[in-house]
Amino acid sequence: PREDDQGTVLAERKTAKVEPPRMFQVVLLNDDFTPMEFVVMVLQEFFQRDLESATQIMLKIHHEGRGVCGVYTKDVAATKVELVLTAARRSGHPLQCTMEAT
Ligand code: NFA
Repeated sequence: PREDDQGTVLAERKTAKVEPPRMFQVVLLNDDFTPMEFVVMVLQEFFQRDLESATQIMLKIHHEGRGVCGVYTKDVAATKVELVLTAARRSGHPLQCTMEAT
């Protein structure tokens, strides 16, 4: 331990070390049945995308099988997944949504 010149034990001088939170991608998966318009609506409503960005992401998912909608802390990502799955089920669409650590 550190001491002063009288030998008094001093508190350790710790460097403030704050780790950034782990981040999680929210991923939408393609399927043959969910309407393109519904996916665009989901991206606008739950991922704050404008029409152009939402359309680009939807088409990427449609062509490549999957796409990242956004990157969030764990709790926020988990909430987005639940919101998407609930909205899809409510509308009778099989749209799938998952989260992955970055
Ligand atoms: N592939 C779907 C269709 O042709 C559209 C879609 C895009 C579904 C992105 C899921 C995710 N109707």
